[in-house]
This record gives sequence, C-alpha cells and structure tokens, in this order.
Amino acid sequence: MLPLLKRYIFFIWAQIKHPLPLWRFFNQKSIHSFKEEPLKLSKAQERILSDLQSTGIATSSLDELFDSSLLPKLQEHILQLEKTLDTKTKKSYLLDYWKKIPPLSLEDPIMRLSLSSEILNVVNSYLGMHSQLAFFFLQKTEVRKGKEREYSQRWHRDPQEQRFCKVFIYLNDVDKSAGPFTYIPNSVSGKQYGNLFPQKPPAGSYPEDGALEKAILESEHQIMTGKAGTIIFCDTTGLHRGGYATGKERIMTTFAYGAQTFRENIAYTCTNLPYSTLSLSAQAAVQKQCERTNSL
Ligand SMILES: O=C(O)CCC(=O)C(=O)O
Repeated sequence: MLPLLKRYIFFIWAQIKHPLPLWRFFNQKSIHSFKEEPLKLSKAQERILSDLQSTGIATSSLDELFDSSLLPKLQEHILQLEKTLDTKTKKSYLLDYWKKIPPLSLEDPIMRLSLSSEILNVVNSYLGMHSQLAFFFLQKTEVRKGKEREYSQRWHRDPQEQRFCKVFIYLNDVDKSAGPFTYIPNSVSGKQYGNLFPQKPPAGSYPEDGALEKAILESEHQIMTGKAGTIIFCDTTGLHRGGYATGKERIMTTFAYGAQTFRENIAYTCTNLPYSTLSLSAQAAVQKQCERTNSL
C-alpha cells in the first residue's frame, strides 16, 4: 500500500479506537480470553495493581516479585553485554545493550522477565485484557551535564491509546543525579490531571517547556529514585519524563505493553522463541508480532 495512504488509514484508525469504550470494543476478544484464564494474584501483585489503578504508578522490586538471588545474576549478565553497548536510536544519551530489533529470547534472563507471570499478570489485570508486548529495551543512560532535555527527558504522554503499561526495572542504584523516572500521579485519562496536555492521537503529547511546572506543583512530581532491583509499573499515557542523568549513569530495562490494537513501534522478532511452551498470557503477548515476523 502507498505509504501516505497507509499513514492516513493509521491516523483515522487511531481516532476511531481512542475513546476507551471503543478501545475495549475493538479488544473484546483479548478481554474475554483474559477473563476466562484462571488467575490468582499474590498479595504483592494485588497491592501493585491497586496502586496502579488508583494513581497510574506502583513500585515493587525483584526481591519482592521474584527472589533475592535474581538481581546479582542480572547484573552479572549485563557485565557480559557491556561490549555490545551502542547508540541505536536518535536519543544519543541512551546506549543500548540489545539490537534495535532484538530476537526475543527466553535464554536472556532479562528478556525472560517480560513474559513472566509475575509481571504479565499485573499488567494484564491493569489493562483488563491479554496485553501485547510491544517492545523492550535494556539501556544505559549517559551523564549529559549542561545539555538541554530532549525527547523523553521532557514531560510527555506516550502516544496512540489511552491505556499503555510500561515496566521499568533499575539495574543499578538510581538517585536524583542518575536521571530517575518521574511521574505525575493521577494524570491518566479520567483522573484529576487526565485532561491536562492531552494526547493528540495517534501522537502523544509534549507540553511546552515550563508549561507543566506552571500547572502542577513540584511537590506533586513523583521522582522515582530507587535501589538496584526496583520495579516501576506505570501507565505512561500519564505525564512523565526521565533519563536526564547529571551525575551518575543509570542502567534500566523497559518492557512496554499495549492492547492488541496497538500497532506502531513493535520491534522484535520471535525467531528464538519456543512459542508452544509459553503460558497462555505469554503466547497472547507475542502472538501478533510472531505472526507478523513469520515466526509461528
Ligand atoms: O527514561 C525514563 O526514565 C523515561 C522513559 C520514558 O519516558 C518512556 O519510556 O516513555
């Protein structure tokens, strides 16, 4: 199809599916399949879900959701990947450990977490459906003293749909100088600040520099400093920014989950994935992309 026509259809489709009732209508198959899956959340998962539903953000840790032996293993794995570090996007302050379009592999202990029930059950319960794994990164944020904030270092809302869940895991200690993720609680649509600087589907929203500070007191900016192993669950259609490191680098993995109707930027292949051995939720998370990349 002609690229311009394709773009136009994508634009119209983004308007049509944007209202939440229609978003749910177009995702009803994955809503039903999720309802039919027997699911028991742990006490920790219940708490995370409840925080996520009430404010758009929740924290946990690898120790709480997995076990205390996991963090050192992941850090050791990162050390081995250090030689693959490279800038792979226009965001020159970020160095990527994985390829731009990585093969999703259960052999990678960090990628494997993206399909774990510990994480997926919370994300799916929040979105109310079998979600789709859209993309995942493992990145080092470099210290950029004296530079202007750019891209996701500026306040923004993520694009396309009115619910989108990201999971960030800090793999080193993140203090204020390491560019912590920062969020405005209650800024998802339907909440107190939901109508402030709204998304412009299919685009998100980047308020003018200084505009958000005028609208929302600094005491309401939730600065997510945390120890290595901190896990942040967040609806990034709410207002947020991050990765502006001024004194210390940050190592973080990001898993991004949307509804099955979410389309653009889905960036991974399934060539190394034993699809038939995955849980129902994990299969649903990757099925579309595995089909698109002809890996099923
Ligand atoms: O790097 C960060 O802390 C924020 C990244 C971000 O804005 C995003 O993933 O939407």
